[in-house]
Amino acid sequence: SIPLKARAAVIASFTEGLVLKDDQPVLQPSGLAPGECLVKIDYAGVCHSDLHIKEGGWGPVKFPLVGGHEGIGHIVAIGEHTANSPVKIGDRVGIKWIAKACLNCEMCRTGNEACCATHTSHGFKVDGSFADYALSYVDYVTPIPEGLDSAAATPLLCAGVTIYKALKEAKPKLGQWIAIPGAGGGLGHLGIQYAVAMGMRVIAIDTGDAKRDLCLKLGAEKWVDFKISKDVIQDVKDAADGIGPHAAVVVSSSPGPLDQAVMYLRPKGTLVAVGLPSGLAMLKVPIALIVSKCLTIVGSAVGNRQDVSEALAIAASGKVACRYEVKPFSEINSVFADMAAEKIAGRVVLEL
Ligand code: 8ID
Ligand code: ZN
Repeated sequence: SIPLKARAAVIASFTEGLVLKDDQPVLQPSGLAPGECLVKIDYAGVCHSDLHIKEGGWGPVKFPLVGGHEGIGHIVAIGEHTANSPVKIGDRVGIKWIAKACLNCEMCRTGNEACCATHTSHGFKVDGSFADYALSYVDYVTPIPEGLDSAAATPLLCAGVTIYKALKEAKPKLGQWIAIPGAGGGLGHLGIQYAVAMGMRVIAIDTGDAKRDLCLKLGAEKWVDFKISKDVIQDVKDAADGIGPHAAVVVSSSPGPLDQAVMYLRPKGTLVAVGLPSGLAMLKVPIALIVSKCLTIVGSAVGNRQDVSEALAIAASGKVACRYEVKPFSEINSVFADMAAEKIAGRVVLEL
């Protein structure tokens, strides 16, 4: 039976911590519209985007907003008169950033759901996964393959699919060098593994012993500590034959590493921008360098339903495994504080 009230962590303002409620109203099955479903959440991952949103870095949101866009649980209800549902009650499914897209515009038809002008996102435009029960949509929840542990698979719903899709945008080729600034974080540590699985050689850029050890263990061949290095640009060039990597996928949440990548990339190199600094950070690079080095600069936002299915399948095959720590839901605010202090190597997954 579905309770009338349950727990949720809500953003009630940009100046205080998340408010833990135990009397959040739960939508009842009779209140679900066709196509909607109710998911009982077991695990929710904490992404750096949640922190940006919570601090107001991405602009206004509705208050109170239930945060979170990485979640795994089971479907407990589906709206009456839902036609052709690809999922059924009892199915194990994931909640991801894209809550819903129109499926009919040019962007959706070409597999670019993240660019659909009317798409909504969990934990930002609509309520998300930091709750016992989350409202989602039968066409958008992600079936989780058998054999993947729920906690371990949770971060793949945002961090995993996003970095996997971004690596595809880098046009990976066997044996080529790729730099990953932010390699020790949630997206980055998965990126090392997907990149190695794609045959690339990884230069991990981040800071601190814990992140260095993690990155090297996961298959990065080179390590540059951006806080210790006296010249990150030169060190990254040196790590890749003295002429720089063929690609860089930037997943750090600060703006500087994008500019650095333009400087250290090999001619004909590809820069994929993924990490989102708060506010209106700008790319500040010499245009002449972009032109003369013939660089490609690409932005990449999450991924479509096929990307997430591929990212999960690769993990299910054993080639990629999230490094995560499970913490009780009640510790959500201290997890946000650790993330702000750049203390989290890998990901933290909250247990509901
Ligand atoms: O669809 C998208 N484009 C998308 C999806 C999901 C997340 C974008 N993101 C964005 C987030 O909003 C955030 O800005 O990607 C960024 C990384 O998210 P995350 O992996 O969840 O964050 P994290 O675990 O905190 O890792 C960030 C790492 O960057 C390092 C930090 O030490 C941390 O390990 N870092 C920083 I901050 N500055 C750096 C620098 N100058 C740096 N690493 C290298 N050089
Ligand atoms: Zn995310």
